Amino acid sequence: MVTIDKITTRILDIPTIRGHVLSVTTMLSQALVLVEMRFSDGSVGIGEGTTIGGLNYCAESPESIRSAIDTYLAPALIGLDADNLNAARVLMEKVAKGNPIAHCALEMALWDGFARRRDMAVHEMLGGAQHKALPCAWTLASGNSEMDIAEAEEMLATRRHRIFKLKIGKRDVAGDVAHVAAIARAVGDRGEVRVDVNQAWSLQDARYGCRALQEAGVTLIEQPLRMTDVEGMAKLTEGFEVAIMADEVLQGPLDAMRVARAGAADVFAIKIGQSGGLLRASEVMSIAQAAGIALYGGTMLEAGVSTAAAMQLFSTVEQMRWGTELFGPLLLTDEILQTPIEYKDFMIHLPQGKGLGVDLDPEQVAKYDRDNGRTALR
Ligand code: MUC
Ligand code: MG
Repeated sequence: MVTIDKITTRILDIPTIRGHVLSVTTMLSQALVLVEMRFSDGSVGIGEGTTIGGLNYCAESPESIRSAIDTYLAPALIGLDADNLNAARVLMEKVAKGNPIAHCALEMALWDGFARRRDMAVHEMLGGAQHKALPCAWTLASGNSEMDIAEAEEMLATRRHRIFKLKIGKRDVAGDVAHVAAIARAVGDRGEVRVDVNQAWSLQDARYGCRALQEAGVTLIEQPLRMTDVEGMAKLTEGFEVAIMADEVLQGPLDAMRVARAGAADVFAIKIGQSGGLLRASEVMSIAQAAGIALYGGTMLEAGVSTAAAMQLFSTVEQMRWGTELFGPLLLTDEILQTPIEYKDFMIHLPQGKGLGVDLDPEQVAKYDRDNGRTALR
């Protein structure tokens, strides 16, 4: 039996290419938690757990992800069968309640090692890819309409992205509608404009906002209401033609079931971290599919490791109707992978290597390491 021998965690701080303005925070850099898992046969797996804006976005921070792993999860996993991912997942959920991103980072490293030991890619272990590439959106979030339009023009000219997600909810609703309408007019039929409100609206704001944005040609509105307001989301889903997408509320299959039952979304943003790992994310996708809810591949603005892991899973799905937004590595000023993930012709391409399909560049990891790796030893 191959066992889990040693788990090392690191936090990497990498600046973003520009300020990324969300309703909850403005990001100037991203903090990635990297996991390296060593196994008794000498094999190695890597994982990444990444959140947004410290504790501004959700209940996990980079520091809490690392501490949950170092203090509770790594000691519980060390010595266990490295090839039994289901057992590891159940144990992780018992040892550390909540903490889905920490669970995901570790499960990712287990998948990487599991697949590499068999000389296979993770998507092969999951039953095989149905897509070699998926459409990839870009988020316009400079905080300035003119800069966003210039950015959209560049993305269209270089054929990198044609789907644009605008971060709104920081201005008042009328100001946001004017901002989005200006960008939608500039993009015209060369691309598609969607918005993410990140929970900032009241139901009354949302009634006005959904109608006005629908008229401006917006195709999808993401998490307009706070994550606890499932009833309000159901009213919007029922009341408007524009697609309503659930994001923050989806913290795994139990929430997915609650939202599906309430008819509180047309689309689910599937996030492997927020769901608690690839296995739980795949359960969230199954619930969506059974309920007739469309799929979208979401991101927590992760770097290459987690982005590759998400691609390994999303590539296996029959229909990712709304594409993906797996652009995280492109928001950072520097790369941590030996071979960057390929973005071209408006698509993100499935990495071709074994395991997650990507390898870390140790020099780059050392360059951005906040304080050198900590290790949980057997
Ligand atoms: C979110 O809420 O979806 C995804 C893209 C982006 O710019 O922010 C994230 C988080
Ligand atoms: Mg979102």
